Amino acid sequence: MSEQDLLREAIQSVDLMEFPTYYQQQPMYQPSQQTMIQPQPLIQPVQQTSGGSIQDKQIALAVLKELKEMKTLLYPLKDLCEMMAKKQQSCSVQFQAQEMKVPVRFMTETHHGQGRHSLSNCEDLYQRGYHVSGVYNIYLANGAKLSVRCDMSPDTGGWIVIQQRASASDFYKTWEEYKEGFGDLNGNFWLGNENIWRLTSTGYWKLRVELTYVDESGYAEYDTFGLGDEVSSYALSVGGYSGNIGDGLSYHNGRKFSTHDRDNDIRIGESCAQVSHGAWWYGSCHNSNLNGDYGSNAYAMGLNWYQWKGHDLSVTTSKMMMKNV
Ligand SMILES: [Ca+2]
Repeated sequence: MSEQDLLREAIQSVDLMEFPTYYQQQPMYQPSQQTMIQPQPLIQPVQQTSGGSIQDKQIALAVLKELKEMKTLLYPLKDLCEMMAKKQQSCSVQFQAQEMKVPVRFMTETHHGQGRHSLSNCEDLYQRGYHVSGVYNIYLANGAKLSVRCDMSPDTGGWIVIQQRASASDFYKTWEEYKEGFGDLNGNFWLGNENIWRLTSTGYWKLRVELTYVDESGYAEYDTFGLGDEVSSYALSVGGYSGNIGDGLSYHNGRKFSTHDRDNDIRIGESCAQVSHGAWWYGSCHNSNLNGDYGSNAYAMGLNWYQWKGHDLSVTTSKMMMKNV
């Protein structure tokens, strides 16, 4: 649900019957007075649900009218704020209803760059009580909505899955396909370099790689993770390894992404993406190749993690995921 929907719901959920009781409990309240200050929680529990004098109802109706006016005032402000954010300006709209003597408080914030939407990653959802792994909508810093797979492990919290492979599927794809992302968020997929760049360009992120080989499993975690933009060829930034499958990514730190139709590696006269049938941050060529050919045990062509299973064995499942730190 968007912030605007949340706001709309918040406004519509205000119960007319609460107002008479609320104002009865506020002897300081005077309809003509402009200075009523009531700290949160501003909505008091309803202790009396029936009755109320005619005067109370008049006050309540007046408050409702004010609420409707607030609504028309608030939404254009929110739109303006989003426009400013698109132009890379920070914007904060704070709407406190104290002066209007309405016991409700609304606040909306949109930032570009340093700030973020309140639902900008899986950890936000995890913290709000969503503990089931699955597909969720989050919001990028530019306000765009993005469907992602969240891994809601009870041990490690909410992670955005950026790559998942568990069965045979075609990952030998083009630059454009890796840029936009492809596959099924409930199956085999790549989230998309553009999305990963947008997410990691705000805040600090870590990466976790989880692999299985037949009945073995292991992980590698990196304290820092990010991609550059397309101009940098989505250059990989990764560091701070820990885990139990060895460090298959440090060799790729700082290297550009390559696909079979775009060779950004450092191997002269050959394309690592073509040689290894994958798409990765190849050097000359790789210590890991998790977008390679599923199930291939041909040298350096499968889903390799060299430090764990060498260049001849392809792992059975692969999951790469990232999280705000
Ligand atoms: Ca080359």
